[in-house]
Amino acid sequence: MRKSERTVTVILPTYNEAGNISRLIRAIGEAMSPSGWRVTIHVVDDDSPDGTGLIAKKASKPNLAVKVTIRKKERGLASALLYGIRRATTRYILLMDSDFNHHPKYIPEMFKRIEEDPNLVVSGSRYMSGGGMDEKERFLGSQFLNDAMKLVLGMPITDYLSGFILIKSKRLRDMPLSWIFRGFGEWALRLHVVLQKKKCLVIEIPVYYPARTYGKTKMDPLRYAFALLKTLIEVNFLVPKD
Ligand SMILES: Nc1nc2c(ncn2[C@@H]2O[C@H](COP(=O)(O)OP(=O)(O)OP(=O)(O)O)[C@@H](O)[C@H]2O)c(=O)[nH]1
Ligand SMILES: [Mg+2]
Repeated sequence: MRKSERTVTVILPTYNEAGNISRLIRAIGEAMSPSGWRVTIHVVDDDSPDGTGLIAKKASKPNLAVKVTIRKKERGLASALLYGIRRATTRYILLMDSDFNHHPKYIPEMFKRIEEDPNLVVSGSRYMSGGGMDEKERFLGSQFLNDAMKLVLGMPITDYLSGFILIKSKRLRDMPLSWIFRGFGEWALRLHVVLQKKKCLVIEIPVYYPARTYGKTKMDPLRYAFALLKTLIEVNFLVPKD
């Protein structure tokens, strides 16, 4: 893989992640610097009352391009990712959370897989040997949802919901983006369904989610589980062509 092709935008959606954002930007920089990849970090913050956006603006480092958008009107996790995807100019895009659930230590392994096959999509999984999660109840809840997805969709995916994904920008842009990126974490399920329809090769690598150290969750478990089940029904009937 040519050096000029090793460019990536890491899209970090944030809402009230003041305790995490500087640490995360630093950790991403450290994880990536030996790889030789050219990295742009795009923080898409929804005007967090705790000042995450302003903290991110100060966290820019000489060896890292950090772009920060503070959105005043638009809201939502999937919508923030979509905002970043539409503006990325690099060959690859890395989608990840900003609270260390998705730990930067896995990024070199993701790059390695792409260097072996530039057309792969690499996705983190909690449900492979070596993967897992500190929060056991949440782990079991997501396992139940993943099992339901596997039963209905029958795809060779062990974690439809991680949303820790490295993918070619062009491949992503050829998809029905505004259909996929809506709501909270349901986008990851929709993305996997479209990848499968388009016969894209997805490989999973084991990832372990440590519990949050800073900040609070924005996930409402009942609402999210309901949205996922609704999405699971929806994807069986309606997947736009592009
Ligand atoms: N821009 C933006 N980011 C959001 C919004 N809601 C959540 N996020 C970010 O999306 C990521 C995932 O949200 P989390 O609250 O960690 O949800 P989770 O990972 O399902 O739950 P926990 O890890 O248990 O807290 C984090 O980086 C959040 O800061 C939002 O409305 N707008
Ligand atoms: Mg999280």
